[in-house]
Amino acid sequence: MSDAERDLIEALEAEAATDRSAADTPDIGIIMGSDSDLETMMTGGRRRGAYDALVDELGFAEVTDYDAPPSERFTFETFVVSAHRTPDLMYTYAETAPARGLEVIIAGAGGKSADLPNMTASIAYPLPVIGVPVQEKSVDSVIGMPVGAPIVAVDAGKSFNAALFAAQILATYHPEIEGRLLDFHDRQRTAVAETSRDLHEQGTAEFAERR
Ligand code: RP5
Repeated sequence: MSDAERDLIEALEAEAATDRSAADTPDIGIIMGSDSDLETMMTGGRRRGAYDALVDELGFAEVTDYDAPPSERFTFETFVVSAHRTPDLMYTYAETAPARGLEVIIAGAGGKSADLPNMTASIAYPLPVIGVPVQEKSVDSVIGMPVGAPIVAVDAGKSFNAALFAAQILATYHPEIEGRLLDFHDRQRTAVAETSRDLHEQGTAEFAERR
């Protein structure tokens, strides 16, 4: 095992041994099999990702230092964890997740052996894990769990929806998040209606040019 992997494992174990209040630990953990998944998992592009949903739409902040958490009440953390290249890190990440205060995990992986979401779900059980198949060909390996080993997953590439669903889980006991989700829904309805109006009034050619 590399020093870097061992350092991460020790940091996660040390964090699990602390006694921070829920307000000071990340609520959502986001892991991906490779940093080549970053765009799909976090910042999207034309189709937005989990980062966009959590930060731009729902007011979450990212924890980058456990000892100096952001002032925002609701937060998430982000790591690259590979089921095949760093299996020990995957095990420690999932096993320590509840003690580190995580309430839900979003796990994304690509390729035909996209095992990170399903293995994380098995190890972190009963913590809920939302799988994100990074590519279409990853769908079967993310969702193909045996009976008794549950995972839920979003459609290929739709990490934005995974973030919304993670927030929906938190909203069952955090009314503030429920309000933020409803506000997002209203904004989305308004935006679609405004787009429809602009397309109709400008016509296809002008609308496409201005877009
Ligand atoms: C998967 O293999 C990762 O989730 C990624 O989608 C894919 C390719 O990884 P890289 O070779 O780009 O690091 O495990």
